[in-house]
Amino acid sequence: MTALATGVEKATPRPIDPQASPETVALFHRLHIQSSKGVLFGHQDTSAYGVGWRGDKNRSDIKDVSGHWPAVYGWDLGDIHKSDNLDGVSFKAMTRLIIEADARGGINTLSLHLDNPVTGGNAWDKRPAVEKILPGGTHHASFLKTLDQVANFLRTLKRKDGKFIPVVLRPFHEHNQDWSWWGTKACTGKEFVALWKMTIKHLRETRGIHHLLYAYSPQDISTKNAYLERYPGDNFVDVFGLDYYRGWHWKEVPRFGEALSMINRLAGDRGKVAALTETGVDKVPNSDWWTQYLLKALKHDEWSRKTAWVLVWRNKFHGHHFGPYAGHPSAPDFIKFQSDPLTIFGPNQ
Ligand code: BMA
Repeated sequence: MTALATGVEKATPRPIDPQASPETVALFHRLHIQSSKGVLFGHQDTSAYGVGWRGDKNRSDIKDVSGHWPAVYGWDLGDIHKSDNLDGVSFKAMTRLIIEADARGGINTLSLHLDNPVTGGNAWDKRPAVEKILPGGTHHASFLKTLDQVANFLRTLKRKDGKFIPVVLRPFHEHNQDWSWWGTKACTGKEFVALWKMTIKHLRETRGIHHLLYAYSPQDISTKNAYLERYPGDNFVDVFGLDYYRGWHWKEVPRFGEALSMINRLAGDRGKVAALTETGVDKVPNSDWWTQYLLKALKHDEWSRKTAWVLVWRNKFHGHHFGPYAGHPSAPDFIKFQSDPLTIFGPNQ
């Protein structure tokens, strides 16, 4: 027997931007629908460079190892005022690689390691800046110019039909840590929330950017209270992200899984999508990390399984990489991870 509709079923969730483009609404729905079907695999800068190469056409270490593209592509707009980003990817190339990823059915997500807007130091310069860039502050106008540069870049992301490519913007990530100028050492919770809201308002209302989903992504926590500290509110977040770098010891796996379960329960209650927006272990020292750590955490319970995507950080060189590369000891285990019914990759071309 089918239960009678009660009339209180949740309406299809919408992105926070009331004017989100149809493509952005479609991306949000796609993430919702597929989150109950499997976890998309993602990798930072995957088609720009890898271990031992840079700028090769149609290449990714993930594809070298597994034969398939990732399904999610991470990029970073740090050094947006220059021609290359902070990791040496030219913004011109980034636009092209994002367009190619989109054409393959991939999802693009952008983080922002922006320079300290007051001192001119890099993102890791913790000297206080946020209070000075909020409205009325000495550096407000100049920070808005940086956001304009972000907006200009976002406007280069177009499909062949002229429509903007919807992307996930993940500003001011890991804000519960103390390494950045937007972190806990450098600003108050109130200032952080004001910065978040001002950024969205500027991009959306002043610059008319409507092809974004916004991801919030604190780091290495597993409780609801810790997660919601400095949370800007349901009207300002689409994706409940989490950066998690503690999953390197088997004893940590249950807590890792619990963290994923927690963000999915919270997201489910609020019509949002949950994602493991950054993870990995530098140099992947455990050769079975993919199936015995990451996959186990994703399979912790029925909630953790709903994680929409998992993104591992960049493959810079042998001494700094979070994905596998051809010949790496974890490559065979990565192929097992890829073959698991829970994981979803992109096409093989
Ligand atoms: C860090 C490292 C740095 C890099 C930064 C931004 O985790 O990978 O080398 O510059 O991310 O991508």
